[in-house]
Amino acid sequence: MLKQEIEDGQASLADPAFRQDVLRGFDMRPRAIPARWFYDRAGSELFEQITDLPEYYPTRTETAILRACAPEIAARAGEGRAVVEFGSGSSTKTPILLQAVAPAAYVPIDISGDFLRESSAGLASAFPGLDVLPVEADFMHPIALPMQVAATPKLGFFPGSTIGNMIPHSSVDLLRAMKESLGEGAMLVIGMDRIKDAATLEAAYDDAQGVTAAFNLNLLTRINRELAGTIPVERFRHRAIWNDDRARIEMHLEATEDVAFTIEGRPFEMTAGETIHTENSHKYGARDARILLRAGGWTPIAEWTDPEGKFAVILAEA
Ligand code: AVJ
Repeated sequence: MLKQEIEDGQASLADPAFRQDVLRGFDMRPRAIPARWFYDRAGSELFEQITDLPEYYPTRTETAILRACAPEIAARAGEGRAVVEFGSGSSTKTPILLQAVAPAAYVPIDISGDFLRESSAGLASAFPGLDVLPVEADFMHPIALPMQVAATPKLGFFPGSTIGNMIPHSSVDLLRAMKESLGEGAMLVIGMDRIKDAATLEAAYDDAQGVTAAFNLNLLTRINRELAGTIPVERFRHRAIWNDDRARIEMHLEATEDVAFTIEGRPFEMTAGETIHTENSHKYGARDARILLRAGGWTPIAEWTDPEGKFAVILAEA
């Protein structure tokens, strides 16, 4: 690799896992790229904007539920647990739980060291005296937690309906990995978005201001920047559809005309109307959520929803 390329921030930016997922994803039929690659700087900022949109109800609904149920979670969890968050905890939800539970330690787990360091520093200053022990790891696999909390019972925290990004098979694997990571006597607080009418769901993923469209299309911009791509981004459009059979919102990027482009020198073609599948966001009925937890080795013990039943926060024990 040329020194100049590294200094330009071109070649050095390419994550080998991103390259592999993109090149394989473009070879698949239907084409598909995992949703985790949305979250570069710009993508993370666009997601923050999504959470404030009038159509995107999940974040504000879950936050309100947590405000209401945090004292009861704290009472059921008892004193002296370590809170282990799957994800870096940059949201406003984390302080709500930490405030109520007053844990012995807080362990945020994230695959991105940058986000982890930023949010850990923020929480450490907001909660002086709290032991913040960040772990940079992929929580899809069982994780060895810091030795300081080896003997401490854990309260896992997995908000945001992030589990919805996974197909059922993978969600069960993840829940089992979490149970193994958290160990003996663990509890888990998990947020899951509920099944509701298709119009509400589709609007939440295709807002009037076009922020979700920009979020989806940013994936192509990221490919162009980090993988030397020549994708004509303006010849793609955002699609969000409710797949009732699979109980999920699907996001796709659809070519509006025939396109030809290269990624790291490799040629690709798409015809008008062809799509790249970029995200699944599964939704769960009340019973679906409980069955999923049980399949993953957890016993649901309490759950809370908003008055309209749009979103659920569930407490489970190992
Ligand atoms: C962060 C995965 C929970 O599925 O609702 C929001 C991501 N995608 N709008 C979701 C997302 C489009 C979000 N999760």
